[in-house]
This record gives sequence, structure tokens and C-alpha cells, in this order.
Amino acid sequence: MLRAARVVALVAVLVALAIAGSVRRSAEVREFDGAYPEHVAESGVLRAFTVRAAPAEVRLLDGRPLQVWAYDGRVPGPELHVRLGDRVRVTFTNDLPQPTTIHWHGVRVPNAMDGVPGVTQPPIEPGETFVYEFTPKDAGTFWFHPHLRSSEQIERGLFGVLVVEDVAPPPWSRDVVWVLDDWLLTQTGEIFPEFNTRHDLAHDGRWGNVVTVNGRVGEQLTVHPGERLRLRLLNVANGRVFAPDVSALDATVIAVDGNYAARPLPPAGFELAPGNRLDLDVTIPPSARGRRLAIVDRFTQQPIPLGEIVVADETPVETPRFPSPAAAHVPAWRDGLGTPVAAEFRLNARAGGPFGIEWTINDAAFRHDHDAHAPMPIAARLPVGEWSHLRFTNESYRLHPMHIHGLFFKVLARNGEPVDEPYFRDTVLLHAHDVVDVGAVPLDVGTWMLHCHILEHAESGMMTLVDVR
Ligand SMILES: [Cu+2]
Repeated sequence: MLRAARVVALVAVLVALAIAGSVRRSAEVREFDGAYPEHVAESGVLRAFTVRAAPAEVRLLDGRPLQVWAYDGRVPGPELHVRLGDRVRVTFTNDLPQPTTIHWHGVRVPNAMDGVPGVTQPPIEPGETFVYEFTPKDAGTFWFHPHLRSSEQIERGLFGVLVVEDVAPPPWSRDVVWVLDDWLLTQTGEIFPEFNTRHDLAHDGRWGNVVTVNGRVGEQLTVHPGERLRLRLLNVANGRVFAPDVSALDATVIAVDGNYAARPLPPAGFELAPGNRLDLDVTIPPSARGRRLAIVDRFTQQPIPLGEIVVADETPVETPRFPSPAAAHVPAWRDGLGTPVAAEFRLNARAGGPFGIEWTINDAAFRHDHDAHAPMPIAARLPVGEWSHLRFTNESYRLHPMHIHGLFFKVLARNGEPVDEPYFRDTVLLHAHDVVDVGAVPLDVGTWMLHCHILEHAESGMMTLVDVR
């Protein structure tokens, strides 16, 4: 009798624990409900593109010819525009002297379309063709780039933009992408031919000596007074972080890393690390007629001019009126910080590896190129559709913009201080010795990469996998 009573008590305790566990999980999951979706309604439209990567000569920077590697012979590569629900088919041919892949940064694709060599597909050898096909589930600003020897291939000019438009896009008078980049050139104006140098590895990757917007120095965008435009900023640099000062503009941030924010936000203080996107809703007031509105980078001590919006000296046009689309459901997850940490990623460096220095996650280094004989390690296993509290701990003095494929996450705290960023991210910048807590409800099953987006850090080991099941 006594024994039966004990069994009943034990079962009751176990059931109570199980209920408590599921309630604990589902509080964050319930709050997440209505945020970015598990599925997208297909439009039935197939958008087929061909993209070819090959060496090319283009007139860049100040107009001089430059030997690059390019998608379709242009830098930035093609700007692919599709509408939410459209199926995207990209028939890609590699005419580079190296194997490559394409990764669709920020796009929730089926795992097999993620472009990670040795994990989701074999490298695409020179002369080979690979077909990428997926239906983006989120509207916003995304980009694509190689995921093999990326510190060299992206630096040489391989990057393009994927804009997924809303089903009913707000009636901006203009929709413009500014691709921010920098180039390390030799004295004779060639791309500096050594990659993954000891200097790059010991610092924040390869920082260039020429900063460009859309491949040009001193980008200018001419607009009519009164216009209202969407300006999509994207950082494709290997290592450089930008802090765009847009105070000359009447602008709000409406989307970060693709997805709309919960509300329009003041643009001051945003850092655009490699991989990050920032979408601005810009109104050109009629009073700006005839003026030049400068956008300047203030991340470094010396401000760097990025570009100018040149307002024509003419009769203002009527400003499009519509509510800001920055009205997404973003969970607050105020109690998320108190939940157990499902996985911690400690970021550090040590001597060793083929470059002399290797960057590590949880004391492990992995390189696509040099460690391809071994399976890539899995640093965390996350339950699909459930809450995960993750922590990045920077044990080094360097910058690390940490990027996770296949999911969006929200920053919960920096260095223990709760923060409320009313938006999701796919890349978060850690400064020296930062500890950043994030929360996520991954919806897409797969083995996804987690890596530093300073490409020299990634290339020398700072990459791992998270498995979502
Ligand atoms: Cu890093």
C-alpha cells in the first residue's frame, strides 16, 4: 500500500514538473505567436533567374577599371526583386577558378538550399551549375554571397541583393538599395592579393582603404523634394562596421536584418556590422529643395562620407501618405532572460591552424577549406517551435558580428543588462568582452551554421552548427 502511494506521489511530481516545463516553454512561444511565420502563402508565381560567377573587369570606385570576381559581370551583383510568396529559382553557374556556393543571407530557405559546403551541399566546382530553389517566407532586404573561401570571394566582389517585396508594398516614390563596402587596394589600385593575413586575423578582419556605396566612391542619389523613399542599407564588407549618421534626413528605421520592427525607430545609434541590414523610411521635406543631404559613417574616429542625397531644385512633388509598415508583432520576452541558458557560445582565439591564428567557438575551430575531411561540429541542438535562450560570450578583445542561419533571434540583454530591441536580428555585433543573451523560437528544421561574419574570423575557424529538430 505504502509502496503504491509512493509511486502515485512520484508520478504526480513528474506530471507537475512536466506541466511546469511546458508552461515555462510555452509562455515565450505563446508570446511569439503572430511573429514571423512558419509557412508562407505561395503566390503561384515562379521567378527564374540565371546567375554566373566569373572574373570580370568593371569600372568601380572612381571609375578606373578594376579586376574583380563578379556575379553577372557587375559589382554589386544583380538585385533580384521578388514578391512575398513567389518561388525563386536561381540557376547558378560557377566560372570562377575556385569552387564556390551561394548562401542566401537571412532568408529562411530549406536547409538543402542554404549553400553551406560540406553541410548542405558539396562545393560547386569550376564549370558546374547548381539550381537554388526556395520560396522566401519573409519580406525584406536580404543578400547572397559565397560561403566557401568567403574572405577572398566576397572581397573580390561576389555579392548580390535579394529584395522580397511585401504582397502589397507601401507606395514609396522610390525603393533604393545602398550596398556599403570597403576595398583594400594596393598602391597601383589593384585588390590587395593576400587574404587571411596574420594582421587581419589578429584584428577585426580585413578593413579596406576605400569605402564605397554600390561600388562607387561618393554615391549620389538625386530625388525630387517631397519624395518619400525606402532606403535599404546593407553591409557586405569583410570586417568593417558602419555607424551611418543619417541625421541630415527625416528618417526612421523600419526594418532590421530583413524583418519589420514593431514600431518606427530613431536611426541614431544603430551599428551596421558585416551582414546587417537597416531599412529606412525617408521623407525629403519640400524645404530641402536644392540641398545636398550627406550620409556619413561615424564608426571610426575619422568620419567617412558615404553618399549624398541630392534634392533637385524644383517644385516639390506630393509626399506619399501611408502608415509606417513598422508594425510587426515582436515578442517582448521580458521573462526570457530568467530562463535557463540552452547553449552558450564562447568566442576566443589561439595560436595554431593553417593561418597561424585560429578563432574558436567553445574552444573548437572549423574551416570549410582545410577541415573538409571531418564533419563540422554541432555546438547546440535546439527544439523546433520551442523557446531557446542562447548566450554569446566574447572572451576576446575583438569584434564579432555573430550570425545564425535559418532563424531570427532577439537580443534580451547585453552584459547582463536587459535591453528591449523591438525587432529580430540574424546578426548581432559583440564588442570586446561583451556577453549578449538572445532568445529564439526556431521554426525551420535543419542543420544551420552559426559563425562570425568577420570573414577572416570565420575562415580561420569561427564557425559551428546548430541543429534544429
Ligand atoms: Cu569574429
